[in-house]
Amino acid sequence: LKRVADEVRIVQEEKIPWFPKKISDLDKCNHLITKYDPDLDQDHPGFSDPEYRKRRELISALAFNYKHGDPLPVVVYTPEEIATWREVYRTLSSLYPSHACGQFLEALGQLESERLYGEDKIPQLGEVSAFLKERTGFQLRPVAGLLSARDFLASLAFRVFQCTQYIRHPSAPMHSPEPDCCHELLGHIPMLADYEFAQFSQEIGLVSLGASDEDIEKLSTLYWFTVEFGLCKQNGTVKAYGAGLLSSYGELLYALSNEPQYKSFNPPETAVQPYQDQSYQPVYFVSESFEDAKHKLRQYSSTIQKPFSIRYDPYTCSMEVLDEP
Ligand code: HBI
Ligand code: FE
Repeated sequence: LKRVADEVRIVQEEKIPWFPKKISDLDKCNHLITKYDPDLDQDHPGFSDPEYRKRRELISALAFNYKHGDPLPVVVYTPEEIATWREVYRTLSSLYPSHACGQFLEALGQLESERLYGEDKIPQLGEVSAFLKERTGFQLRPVAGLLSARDFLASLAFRVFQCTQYIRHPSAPMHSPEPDCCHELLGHIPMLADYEFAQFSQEIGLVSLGASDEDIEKLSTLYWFTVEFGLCKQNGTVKAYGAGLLSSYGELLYALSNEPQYKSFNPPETAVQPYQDQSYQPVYFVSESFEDAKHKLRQYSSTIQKPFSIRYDPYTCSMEVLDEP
């Protein structure tokens, strides 16, 4: 009987994908998706610019060599890079007061009054990470490009946001096929300073740990329609909180134009909605509030079958795994 029990155990163990148990395990969560890499994607605006590609290689190396606990790398940005940032910053800032949600505006206001943000310099990850850590416990680590969904979500479980440090190509300041520092710093960072939003983000991450590929796909879709392209109700009007919207002038206008389709955020439905990463979304999901979104996510999470449960211990920054097979 014991042998049978052992075998059952082995079978179950094999079925659970590896996941990080302690925060330093995030050093192993570094699998990149090369779909939109400037070296490989002929449609990337930097594909035929060897100087841009060399610069990207240098900034990527900082991320590849980074280990948990190292100081966040400092990049001395060139005047050309700062000019790109300035243009993005100015253009988007003109839309924020009318289009962004209150939580975003509040955090952006704080970042500006602490002189961490402004159009004249690209914020450094170290300063931004310290700002977030004080507010919600989120911290940053550098990443060289688009990460696999599994690795990206896993880091959120530790309240770690993997953040790119390079900037888009100067020929296309209003568009980037991959995440860049404009997307992270303008789209994601202000939202991660909000208590409820930070909790929502961590909870998607916690559910993803050890989940099946199928469930990762669903969680990634949920992430897409909330953290990246989410809308929320505020005092009777609809505002944007998704980072993909808050970092794209064109789509931010479009998403709130009444032209696309709108649906209420409803995880079982949202998780299987097909999505677009090449053009604007055909449909956007509207949440009542982040608290409501979090409760709905929790309900949905309880339907995801995993043979163990997990609790994050913030004192040791590690996962406590309960009822492990
Ligand atoms: N990787 N660097 C990076 N930044 C993201 O925002 C990101 C990612 N990988 C996957 C991802 N986002 C999401 O679209 C989901 O698949 C989790
Ligand atoms: Fe993003």
